[in-house]
Amino acid sequence: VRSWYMDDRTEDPQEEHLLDEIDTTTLCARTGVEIWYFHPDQILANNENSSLIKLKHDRGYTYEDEIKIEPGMENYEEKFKIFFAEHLHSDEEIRLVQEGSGFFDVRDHNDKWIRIHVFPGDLIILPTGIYHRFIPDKHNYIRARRFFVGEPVWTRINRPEGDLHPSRQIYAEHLYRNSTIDTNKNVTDVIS
Ligand code: KMT
Repeated sequence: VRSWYMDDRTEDPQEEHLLDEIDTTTLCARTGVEIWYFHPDQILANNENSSLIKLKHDRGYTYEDEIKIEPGMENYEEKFKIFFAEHLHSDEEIRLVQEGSGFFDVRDHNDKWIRIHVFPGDLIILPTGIYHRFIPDKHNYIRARRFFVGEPVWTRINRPEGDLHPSRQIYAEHLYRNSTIDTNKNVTDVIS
């Protein structure tokens, strides 16, 4: 993955909109997003890597399927809009990129957009209750595996309705912890 804070321009959201690049550690600390990386050869269904098997087991990912997003697909325009509307879910969103690339955008603790560019081998876990959206990049193609604990629930709760959703409270605890971490860091910076 690569990740960065986005600029405020609204034209062509499939462009990068790169304002300020951040490393994966900062991304994860600020948002609670988790990132794993597998070599693309190790995630083919018939050549499953032992650390992926372990991850699925440890996390209880009992369900899986595949999603492919490309202009030729059924209801592409409509799906594109749905994916790109800011929303949250009552469960984690887990995607393992098999082919292609795309952008997951997530809000940080100050409500700023961070854009995460994912590529084959990247496994991304978006925590429950985080506001996010997805958009294809300029290549307009991504194929990803989706994992889920138990029976999948794909319901999206758009903003602002999501503000009142119970998952937001769970996520607010993440944000609180992270803002404490950030404050400590700033204090230390000032002292040194
Ligand atoms: C979703 O539910 O928003 C998606 O699965 C879109 C991204 S998957 C590459």
